[in-house]
Amino acid sequence: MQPDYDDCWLRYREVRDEALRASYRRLCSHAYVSEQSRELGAVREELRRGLGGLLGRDPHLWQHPPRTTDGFLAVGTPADMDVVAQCVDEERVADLAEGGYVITTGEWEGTDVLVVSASSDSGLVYGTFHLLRLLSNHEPIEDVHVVEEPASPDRLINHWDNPFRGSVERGYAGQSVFDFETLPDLRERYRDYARLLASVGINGIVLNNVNTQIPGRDSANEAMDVLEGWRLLETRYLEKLTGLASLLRRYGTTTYLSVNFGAPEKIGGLDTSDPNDPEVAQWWAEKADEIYDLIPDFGGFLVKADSEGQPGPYNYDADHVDGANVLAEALEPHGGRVWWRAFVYGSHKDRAVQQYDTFEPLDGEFRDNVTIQVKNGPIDFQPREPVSPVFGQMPETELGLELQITGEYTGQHVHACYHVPMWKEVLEFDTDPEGHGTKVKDLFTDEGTGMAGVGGPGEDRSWTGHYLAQANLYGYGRLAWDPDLETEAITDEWVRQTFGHDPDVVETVTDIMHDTWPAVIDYSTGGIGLMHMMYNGEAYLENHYDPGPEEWPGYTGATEDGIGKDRNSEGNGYAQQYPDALADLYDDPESCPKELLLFFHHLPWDYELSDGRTVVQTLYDNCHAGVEEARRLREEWRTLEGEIDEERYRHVAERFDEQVEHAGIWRDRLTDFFYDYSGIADEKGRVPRED
Ligand code: GCV
Repeated sequence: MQPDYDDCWLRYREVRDEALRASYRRLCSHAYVSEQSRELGAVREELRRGLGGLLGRDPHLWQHPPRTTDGFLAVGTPADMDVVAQCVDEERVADLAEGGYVITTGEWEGTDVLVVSASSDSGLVYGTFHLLRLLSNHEPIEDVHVVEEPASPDRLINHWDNPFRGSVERGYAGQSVFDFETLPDLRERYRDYARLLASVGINGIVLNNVNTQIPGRDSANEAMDVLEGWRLLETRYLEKLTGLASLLRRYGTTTYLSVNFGAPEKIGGLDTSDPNDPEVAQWWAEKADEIYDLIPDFGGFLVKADSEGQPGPYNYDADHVDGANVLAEALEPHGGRVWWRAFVYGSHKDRAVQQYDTFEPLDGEFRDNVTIQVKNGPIDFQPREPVSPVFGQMPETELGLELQITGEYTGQHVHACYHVPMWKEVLEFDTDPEGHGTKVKDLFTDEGTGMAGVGGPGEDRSWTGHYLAQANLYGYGRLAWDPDLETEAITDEWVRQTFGHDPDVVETVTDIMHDTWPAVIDYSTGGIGLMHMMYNGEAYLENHYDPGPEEWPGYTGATEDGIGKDRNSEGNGYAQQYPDALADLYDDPESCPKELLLFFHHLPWDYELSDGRTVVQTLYDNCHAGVEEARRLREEWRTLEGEIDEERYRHVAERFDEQVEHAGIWRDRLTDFFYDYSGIADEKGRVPRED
């Protein structure tokens, strides 16, 4: 029976080009796959499904080299299979980083062989998906020679799923994929999710929300408090996770949990969770032992501490080093790791200043198995932010880059917004142009470093709530694997696998994808460094979708005289957290990149920019341009009617209708707001508005 959800980019449609299909059939109709280990079951299943679709007929799977063919595929380690050992450089394969693989061609007793080889099972899984991607992208394979290994050792997806409610915080794709009520029963959908993750190289999954408690926010409903995520550490719930962890393991994905810093009190019955109390340390150590008895390859803990109502070391007069290290010590004997989030609150009114101020002085004090997980920017996943000054400035600490796959502030999967260009901008950022010159992407290659994508996949048929948002999940995985990949290459792969190879379709979808992010920036920020102007609301899951600029004077800095925030040497000194070359660049409005200008400077409304336009006119123009662009993208999408499958076409077309409408609401609200403060009318007569 066909599942009632989408297969995303793993569509495996039959190759129509006859010459190409003949070549694929010659080398892939017969596949010899090692039987040695558990992950190879996953390889066999994927080959059966993938080759069956692409070749238009079921492949023959062998447990020994087939003899009567004029070519075959061999998947295995050199140690397990002579065929493989004969075709690859064994030393090269042995030297590959965990997860790495080789795809190459060779010969076995006069027969051509296409080989996928690795020294680990997970490498074989990734290599198999890579091969299927080559075929899906209609790449030639007769002379193929691919050597791949992941840039980052840890490539995590963080689920913000609330296990007992079934909801997903900032997830815009329905309920949680994971049904914690019915675990340990396994759903087919778990396996298909594991396949999606493995196909792009994601190798770790945090199953539950970093908000493991929601104090005060649901106080009217006590029953809910009883059901918060911190309870997952109770034995009865841990026991439910073993089968899921085992299934994920078959696809090379390790299981992690978000934990509550107050767990020793909440679950252990201790009267403190003070990290410096030996009984607390003992409790964490025993809890870790228990977890590893159940899940031997458990990855570790993700912690949100001292932030937005979550308890942390500050509750006990301790600091983040004490907090992270006590958990790390407990995990250390088992090889586990603590991912400690830098998204903390503290003494500063301006959140931008907080993280560097809190963590940089602690550089070098964390245990080796602690990773400090830092959001890409200093605020909170805004459409565009400067790169966090923490990057490049904590050389003695393992860092992780946290990106948001889900579109909390970029239209919440009603709007199309492709995040890959934004992430590329972050990854290519030079953290110290006149110093060590390390780009962000170079910081995550050592043991203990990595990337964490906050993912929103859910029960929705599309997995992501918007068919085009699948590209963000895809792109995140691909960049975590290889941050050198160009946006265009990732888009092209994704578009072809998802929409097929018709040149007009490929070009149209590609262009739309690339133009979405700039449009969102324009209509929801004005494009010159303002941000955080969304409606918040008072409910637990604040809205963050509609505009509400007047709620945030501390972020916009709007006054009658001007707009923007002095995060410079004359203001709160945020710019000075960067190395000198960047600090100087940002400190002077004349040299500050235009797209970040108002983030660093409060400027008069009539301050003239290099193109001769004033600040306020630029804001008006950009807000209008963003909406026009959204409208144009909708028109572009409409040209695809009848050219792609009806379901995707219709869904995205409807979403674009809503996006254009909602972008107009943002434009009007922001431009009214700018006019109300500045009193300066739009030169083009659009503001003040008549109604
Ligand atoms: C999980 C923002 C989001 C919250 C999120 C928080 C975080 O504040 O709005 O939903 O909480 O970031 O990253 O911890």
